[in-house]
Amino acid sequence: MKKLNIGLVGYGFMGRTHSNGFRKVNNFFDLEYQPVLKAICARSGDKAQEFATKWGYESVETDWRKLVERKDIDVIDIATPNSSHAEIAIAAAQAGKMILCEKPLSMDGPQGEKMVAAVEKAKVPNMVWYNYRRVPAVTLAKHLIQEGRLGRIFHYRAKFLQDWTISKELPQGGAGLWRLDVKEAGSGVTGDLLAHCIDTALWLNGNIHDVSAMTETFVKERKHSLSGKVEKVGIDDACAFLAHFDNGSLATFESTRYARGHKALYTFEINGENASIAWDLHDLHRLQYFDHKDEGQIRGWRALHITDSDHPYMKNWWVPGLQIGYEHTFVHQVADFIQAITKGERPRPDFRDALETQYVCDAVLKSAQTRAWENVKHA
Ligand code: SOE
Repeated sequence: MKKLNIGLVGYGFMGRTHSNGFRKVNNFFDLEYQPVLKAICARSGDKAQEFATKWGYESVETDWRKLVERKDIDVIDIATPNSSHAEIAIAAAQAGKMILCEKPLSMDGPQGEKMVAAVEKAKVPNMVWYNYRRVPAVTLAKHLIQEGRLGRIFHYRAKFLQDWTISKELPQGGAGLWRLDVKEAGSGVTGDLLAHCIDTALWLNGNIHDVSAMTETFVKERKHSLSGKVEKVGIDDACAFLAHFDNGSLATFESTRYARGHKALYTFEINGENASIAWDLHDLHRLQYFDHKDEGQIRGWRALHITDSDHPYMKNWWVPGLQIGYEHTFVHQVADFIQAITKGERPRPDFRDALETQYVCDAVLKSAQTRAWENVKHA
């Protein structure tokens, strides 16, 4: 098996999900490459060393530029706050590295364009970790739509609800809380949560033509963890938008970190002429399916348990009936990346796909300000 030497930047929640994916992939998928955890990079040498020991990284760097220059690294994996994705990715592309980048791709569309230009100029394989595409039930939804089972699509409805920032005492900025700091995150729920919903939607239902949005920042000021001062909150705490897809279907998207009781409730429902599908992250191994062709008296929603060997990815795991979860989506993403580079194909979603999501986010944030419908630019 050929080696694929990984250099990870960042050791937070996402550094862990990616590392777990790299470590497990060869146990479950037959692949031509084996990821090797070569180096972890973080500003704090102690934290990086601690992470290296726990996850099995061979070495530690404290400057990502050094990591990017290293001859023994094939893939730069970016798991840092959003504000540093572009600088690292562009330098990595110039150094000829393959790049995996945590979502969202960038702070905004114009920055994303520079990243796309860099990877396309360098012709390096690149991918963005929109992991929910790799939930087997979501992949099955894609297959059912591709087979034409839903017929003409009328409605797309998505939500991503959380409740972890309701407390006014929660600071913004710094480790774990950079998602609340607009300088680090670029936006709030739009780039963090709706970006997932948009990525899945574009994949399942095609491009979005225009949007009409509203956003709200419920807590206007928070202490900044790094400066110690109370500072204005620049992110959107909640966002809801309407959209027209190019295929004529209508959509509603909603996300908030103020839905008391919901921790990470990502749901979507798609209604077509012949059938509908619905999915819920809290029950991620099921796909709800309604087929109007079913015989009248027994027609109804079916809860498909996505654990059979003919379901996407499932033959690589346990035996029928035994389900998998969130962490496995990252294993799948690594497997798909390796399969794509082995075949010389474009790993998906790549930077250009993720730029399309970024353009939708830009139009959403613009519409919330202008209070008008805004057209979406296309990648
Ligand atoms: C935010 O809480 C977050 O961790 C996102 O950043 C992830 O992308 C999402 O999958 C879960 O929620």
